Amino acid sequence: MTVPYRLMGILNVTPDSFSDGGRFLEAGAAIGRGRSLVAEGADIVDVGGESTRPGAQPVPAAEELRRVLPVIAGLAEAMSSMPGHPQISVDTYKEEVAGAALAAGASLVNDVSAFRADPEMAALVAQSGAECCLMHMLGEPRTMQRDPRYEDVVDDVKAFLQERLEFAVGEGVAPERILLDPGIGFGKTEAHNLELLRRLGELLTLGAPIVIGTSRKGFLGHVLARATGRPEPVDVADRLPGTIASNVLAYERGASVFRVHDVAPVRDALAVATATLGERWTARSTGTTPAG
Ligand code: HH2
Repeated sequence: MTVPYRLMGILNVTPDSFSDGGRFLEAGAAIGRGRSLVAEGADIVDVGGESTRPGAQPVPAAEELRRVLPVIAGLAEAMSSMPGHPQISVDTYKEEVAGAALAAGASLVNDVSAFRADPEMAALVAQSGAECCLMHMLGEPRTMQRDPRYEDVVDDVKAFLQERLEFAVGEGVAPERILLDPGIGFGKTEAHNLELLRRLGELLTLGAPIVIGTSRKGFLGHVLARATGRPEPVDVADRLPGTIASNVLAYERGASVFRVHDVAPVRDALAVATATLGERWTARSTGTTPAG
């Protein structure tokens, strides 16, 4: 069955990512993890060398390159013989890192700054013909969770994404190579995240595929703690049911790329959602599925 969406498996080659930090720092372990993500059903492996969790400190480009390049090169080689042509994405806002990653075999630049952090990034993506994901973030990771405010979170995020989409196209990026992401958890309260998920369908008129990243995030821990009367946010290890629920709801509202740590369970949940709603469900507004 051809499905109208792509699964993006998360591979953080960092010591400090909020849920998998330190687990895949050694290149061999990271490549093994990337292969497992593909075996579980990932269409894209998103390799990141700098944590963007709330409070995270920036990492110099040289260190980020040292972390991600051997992993991307190793994965590119491993994937060249894999069925389904899985893609490698690089999670970076630095042009230097993105350029080297594309040369090593990545074909998607996942920029959480949406081309704002590095003035050279848009031109690199345009010239390379790579795909890109432009994400909304209010502020910067170090400080973004300090009292974020919006007029209307969905309208504000949508206006931002529209402006960034137009900027990218103006810089020469092909419109069909652009994905947009509301940036769950990036300068947003729990209420903001839930509102964005509830009204996600409003972003579809932007005309680009919507990426959603709720996997194991803090707001799920808070929702679950409140719902079950626990005093502390539910631990990262216990957020899979919340991750599945939020991804299925995002699918139902039209998201078509799902960035997750736990690929197999989300793959299965989305298969049931697709069987229930029909394969053409997501295709109705993003146009990302094969015709038929
Ligand atoms: N979330 C994170 C990192 N990159 N990229 C996109 N497009 N959308 C997201 O929601 C997103 C992202 C944060 O999650 P994670 O990579 O698991 O953690 P960390 O930033 O601590 O490495």
